[in-house]
Amino acid sequence: MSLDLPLVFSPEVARARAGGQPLVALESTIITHGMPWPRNRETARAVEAAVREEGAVPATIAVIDGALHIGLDDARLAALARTDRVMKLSRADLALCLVQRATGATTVAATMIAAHLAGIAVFATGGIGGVHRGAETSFDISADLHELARTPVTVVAAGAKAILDLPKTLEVLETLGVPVIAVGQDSLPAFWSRDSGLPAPMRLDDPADIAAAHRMRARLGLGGGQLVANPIPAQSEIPAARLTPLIDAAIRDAEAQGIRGKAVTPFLLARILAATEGRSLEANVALVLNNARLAARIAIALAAG
Ligand code: PSU
Ligand code: MN
Repeated sequence: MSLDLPLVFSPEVARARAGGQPLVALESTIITHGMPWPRNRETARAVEAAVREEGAVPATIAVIDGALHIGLDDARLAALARTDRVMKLSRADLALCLVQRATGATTVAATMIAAHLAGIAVFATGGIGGVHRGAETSFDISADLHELARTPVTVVAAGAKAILDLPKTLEVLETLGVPVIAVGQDSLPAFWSRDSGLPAPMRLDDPADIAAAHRMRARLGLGGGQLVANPIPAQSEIPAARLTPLIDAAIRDAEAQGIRGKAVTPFLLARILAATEGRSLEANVALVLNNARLAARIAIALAAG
């Protein structure tokens, strides 16, 4: 425990902090609500290995029995991945989960909060939450966007998930003052596909430049993070044209079944997994691994000063 917070560091993360080594935060909602067992556990381990291979230290974050864990050992990770009664924690839920001594997986928003508390500046995930289609009537806008506006963590994702309304998501990020930085291309990636057809607001191809921008934001006292939009590797992408009808059908099913709130994103991801006969899961695994590697390079550049 530290800082009067119920914060628990894994031995590996504690050593890295003490030695000033570069750290990369990893979320846990993708494990509990984004992928099925046992692929979720394998992927979580592979993502950690990818971070280590690049020369940084992974810190997977989750709340377990009322403690905020920064870095999970094998047993804790496996237990989390196997249970289906884990809470999905965003900014609103974190304190309650801790005081109730409950167990919950952290979304992008909650992982950013935890990473910042732990002094970790870089975080890798699959895709952030954003503005849902039909948000003009449902008002469904992920808390991830507001977190990016206020918590100074650089988040590496393959764009926002293609189930969302990407033009509206970009508009909200612009309103909130969040830099959206595409890597290696001029257009915004669309999670399972490389190209959303939308121009990205900014582009930086060198991890050192992304690290420099992170540092400059801190010096300016801007608060808030950066969204690094890293396209899925070409060999793993699913063409947008193939996905569009499947996404439309999944959204229609969600509406027909009255799926609301936190349940929407996991429902849509599971539907698309079934409709693509698992291809969406393979793509999701590939893009998270790719994001973990880039996040490690950014963390290394940040640590080098
Ligand atoms: N990226 C993935 N799979 C996921 C998520 C991200 O590849 O399941 C999770 C993240 O935790 C993200 C959440 O914060 O989906 C968004 O949920 P919502 O739309 O309810 O804010
Ligand atoms: Mn939502």
